[in-house]
Order: sequence, then structure tokens, then C-alpha cells
Amino acid sequence: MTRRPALAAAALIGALVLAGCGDSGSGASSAAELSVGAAYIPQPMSGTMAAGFLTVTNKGDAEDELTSVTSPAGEVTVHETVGGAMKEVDRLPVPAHGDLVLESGGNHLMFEKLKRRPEQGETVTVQLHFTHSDPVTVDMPVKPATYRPADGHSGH
Ligand SMILES: [Cu+2]
Repeated sequence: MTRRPALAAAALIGALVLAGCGDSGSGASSAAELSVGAAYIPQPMSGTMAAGFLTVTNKGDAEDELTSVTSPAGEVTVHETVGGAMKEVDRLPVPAHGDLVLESGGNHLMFEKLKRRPEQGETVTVQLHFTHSDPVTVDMPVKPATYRPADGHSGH
């Protein structure tokens, strides 16, 4: 008797997952499936500029590209770091079955002309735009200036 509810719940979750994948029209799943994690903004020293970091994970069979980022907080550009110098890029690839990683010392979001300085404990909302996938909205938490994410994706 006590096992029945658990089995029913498992079946329901399975049905929900399947339903979530069936909206692309074609039978084959040859599209990118994007999700965003590990997003944060170190609290900036400056009142108008900040860097932002996140990881875009693609579980799909097709690659995609991050093409632009918008935010009500200010202007956002996408930068890569080459030889210690950063430079603006107009797109970054999100490989099929892979990650696009924006991290300290590498690719990053650059916030400029912020309307006000982001404070620790707040979130800054951004919208990521892609070549193929729908835009993804992310609430990026503002962390201490010295914050570094744990290595190894170990979670808890
Ligand atoms: Cu930059």
C-alpha cells in the first residue's frame, strides 16, 4: 500500500518531462536545450560597471550561440579574455551536449552605464538571447567582491 503513492508520483514526473520536450513540432530532437546556472555578479567597486558570470548548459543535439544580453539595470556586452585583455565579441558558441562557461578570468558579461550600483544580496535580471533558442531570463545574485564559486560542480 505505502509504495503506491511513490510510484504514481514517479509516473507523473515522467509524463511532465515528456510533455516539456514535445513542443518543437518535429519528432527528432535536433534542437538546443538550454539552461543557465552558476550565475553571479561580484559586487563591483565602481558604481556604473560590473562583471557577471554564468554557465549555459546545452542538453540538446544542436549547437546554439549566445548573441546578446539585455538588462533593465544597464547596458550589457559579452566579453572574452585573450592574453589578459578583454575584448567585446558579438557571439559565443554553446556546443551541443556541452557548456558555455563565463567565469572569472575568461568569458564574462560586462555591465556598463548601470543606473545604480548593485549591492550584495540583490539580484540583477538579465535576458540572454540566442541564435536559435528562445531568450532565457536569469536573476543574477550579487555576491561579495571576493566571491569565487566552488570548483568541480560538486554542489552540496
Ligand atoms: Cu569585460
